Amino acid sequence: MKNNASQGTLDTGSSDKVVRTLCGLCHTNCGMIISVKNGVIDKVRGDPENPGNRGKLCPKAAAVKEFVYSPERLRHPLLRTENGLEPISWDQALDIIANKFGEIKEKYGPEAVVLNRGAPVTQDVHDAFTQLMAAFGSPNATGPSHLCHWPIEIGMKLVTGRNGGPDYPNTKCVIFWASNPLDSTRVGEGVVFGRYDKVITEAKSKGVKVIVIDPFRTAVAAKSDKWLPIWPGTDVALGLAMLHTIITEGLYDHDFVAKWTTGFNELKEHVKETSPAWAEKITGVSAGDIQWAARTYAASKPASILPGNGLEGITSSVDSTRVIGMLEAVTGNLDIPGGNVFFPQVPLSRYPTVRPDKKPLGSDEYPLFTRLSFPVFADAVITGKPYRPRALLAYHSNPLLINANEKKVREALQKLDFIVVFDMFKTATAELAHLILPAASCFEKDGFRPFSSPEGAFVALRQKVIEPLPDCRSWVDVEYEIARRMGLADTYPWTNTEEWINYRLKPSEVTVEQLRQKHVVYVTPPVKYMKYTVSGFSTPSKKVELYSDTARQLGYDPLPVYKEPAESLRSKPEMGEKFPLIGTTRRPGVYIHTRLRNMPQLRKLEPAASVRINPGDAQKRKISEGDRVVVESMNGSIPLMARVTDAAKPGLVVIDFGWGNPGDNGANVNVLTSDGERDPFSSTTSNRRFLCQVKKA
Ligand SMILES: Nc1nc2c(c(=O)[nH]1)N[C@H]1C(S)=C(S)[C@@H](COP(=O)(O)OP(=O)(O)OC[C@H]3O[C@@H](n4cnc5c(=O)[nH]c(N)nc54)[C@H](O)[C@@H]3O)O[C@H]1N2
Ligand SMILES: Nc1nc2c(c(=O)[nH]1)N[C@H]1C(S)=C(S)[C@@H](COP(=O)(O)OP(=O)(O)OC[C@H]3O[C@@H](n4cnc5c(=O)[nH]c(N)nc54)[C@H](O)[C@@H]3O)O[C@H]1N2
Ligand code: SF4
Ligand SMILES: [Mo]
Repeated sequence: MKNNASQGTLDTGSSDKVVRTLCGLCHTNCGMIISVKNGVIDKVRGDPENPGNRGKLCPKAAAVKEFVYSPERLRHPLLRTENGLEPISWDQALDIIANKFGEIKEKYGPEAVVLNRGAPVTQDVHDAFTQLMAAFGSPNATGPSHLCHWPIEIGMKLVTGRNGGPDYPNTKCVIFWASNPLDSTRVGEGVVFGRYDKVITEAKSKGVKVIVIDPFRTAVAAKSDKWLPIWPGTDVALGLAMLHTIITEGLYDHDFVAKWTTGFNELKEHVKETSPAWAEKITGVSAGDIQWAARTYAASKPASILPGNGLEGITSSVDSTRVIGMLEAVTGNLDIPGGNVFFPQVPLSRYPTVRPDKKPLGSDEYPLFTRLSFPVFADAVITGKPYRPRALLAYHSNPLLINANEKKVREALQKLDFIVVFDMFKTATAELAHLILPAASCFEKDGFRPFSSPEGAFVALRQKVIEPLPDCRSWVDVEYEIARRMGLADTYPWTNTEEWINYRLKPSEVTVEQLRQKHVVYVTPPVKYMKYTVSGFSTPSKKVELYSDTARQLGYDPLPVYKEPAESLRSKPEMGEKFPLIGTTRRPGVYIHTRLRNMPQLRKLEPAASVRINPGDAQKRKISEGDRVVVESMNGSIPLMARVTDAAKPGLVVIDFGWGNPGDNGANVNVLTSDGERDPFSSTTSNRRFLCQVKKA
């Protein structure tokens, strides 16, 4: 098989065809070259010309064929009847949805129908059913946003206006703060820097300092110059202490602070008391290490920080982000080569939305969180206040397993009149559904992905590799068919996949046809640094807002304040009698969220849902490597396999996230987590921190 340089078309050799495409299994969207023989996927390899992965694929890619041709795939629409799930035709299924949604709209209003989409690993998941909801009139779209991407977005918006990604090729110091890019293969949000697996080794070979702030000794922590093993949920204290050191020692960028920030004096006053010694007691990180990290970060200009998803599973997610934004700003590391940079983005056309006066549930309580948060949705279903949602369309998502407090989420889902699950597999959420729709996989439909990069923003095409398996369908067709049946098709600016892509890419002046020829098309010039000198920052004052009037006006603290989490051994030592350990969750690198445990090749790599526990804590409980154990929290208990390791510090246990689908024989960690305490800005629940006890089974 030969590559036709930079072209979408490839020599086919002995195959029927060879397709240049993108993997859609995770956000990274690596370039892939897939050959097809007799209509079936044959070989999968990395695309050496893709600017992101440059030919490299992760271990999950080896399971592409198992994923597409899995015997467990849903192959017919299924309707729940008195006799269990019965196969029905697509026509019947689409009629049922249109009728049921219509009925609910008439009785309770359109807002009683709620859309739940999963993590936007592909543009499809981001866009699917948006237009339907707008045309139908429901402002209620939910999903994992309160746990993913949005808390950091809100925090950065308040301080710097936007989340800037580390400029890895030019940086001299990088802090991986609650991020683990070696397993998650995400070195920046949609930002491409060459092979993700090489970022750290390349950085270190150039003498770049790598600092990791993480409770667990992750793959990236193991390679770092310094690992700060922080207690989960205490990042605000650590960040304030770093600001204390940088400000009191005069290590900040005086020029930048004077010209481009507001509220420095208030911040200076605010951090007077937040010394490293104060933070040591809260965070478990020694005052000396905090000082070292602050001095190293401030002195190694340019320096950068990658705030990660670990911050979005704690109830101070937005304030944790705010302190990180402040560190980037006071050291003058914003939008400079090697700092945290606002990379060019692909311009996309907007979708029409519902009438602006229609706000999602919860918008009074969380005015900066402009969609429906799942915990707010669950509350509304259970209490009926301010009104009760009646139906859920769950697309490419598994809300039962991914939200905190599984018991409550189950109760809420069971209270709904009508649940449609549109998935490739019969998930735990599908087990509660009234109607299940079989989805075409990412390799069975066209799609696209916008990327940012220092060389410019570009678009790449996810070309369909094979036709959908019989009776499996793509969201575009399903969405349009539902809209047509409900008399809403007139509002659609597109009717099929190609029109959808062309519609979205119009402002970038790229078409599907061009993408089929070239595969990757750059749509902006390379990054320009220090754009703020021309247009200011994207905040109301056009400066970095260290003291936030926006927050104050909305009734929040104008400066980030450390608050002890509700489940705390420090403030409530009596809790330690039953639950003396602090639990957090881990994202196994060979799986994605709740997916892929049914792929035999991957299952061999991580066969069981596990809890990682420190040797001392294990010994006290007579637990050995591989033992069956039970982990209990205030909310419930789950069986797990013990992994004894000093990668977890004494007092910490780390539990795999994502198990619990039918047939995976694993337990859902969110049985243990609570949804009561929430971040006041983003409603983030405590998915990454809970008190617990481990016992031998
Ligand atoms: N305790 C704890 N909880 C967490 C997290 C954590 O770290 N710890 N992480 C949080 C984060 S960051 C996120 S993003 C969420 C993830 O939350 P979700 O995105 O809801 O979880 P997934 O397991 O990715 O669910 C995606 C579903 O889409 C299906 N699917 C795959 N391909 C297709 C397709 O092409 N079409 C359709 N229709 N379906 C498809 C899969 O089978 C799967 O069931 O979980 C959050 N919850
Ligand atoms: N293989 C694989 N890749 C994935 C995914 C997947 O499920 N599997 N999911 C994708 C998704 S949706 C996302 S959001 C990204 C996430 O990618 P990243 O942003 O890199 O996040 P994680 O890999 O979850 O790593 C978060 C780290 O934060 C640590 N942590 C937990 N709580 C805290 C805390 O309170 N403070 C600090 N400082 N650290 C904490 C955890 O121990 C963990 O090592 O990965 C994406 N890529
Ligand atoms: S699953 Fe692996 S190969 Fe596929 S996009 Fe993610 S990192 Fe790339
Ligand atoms: Mo996520």
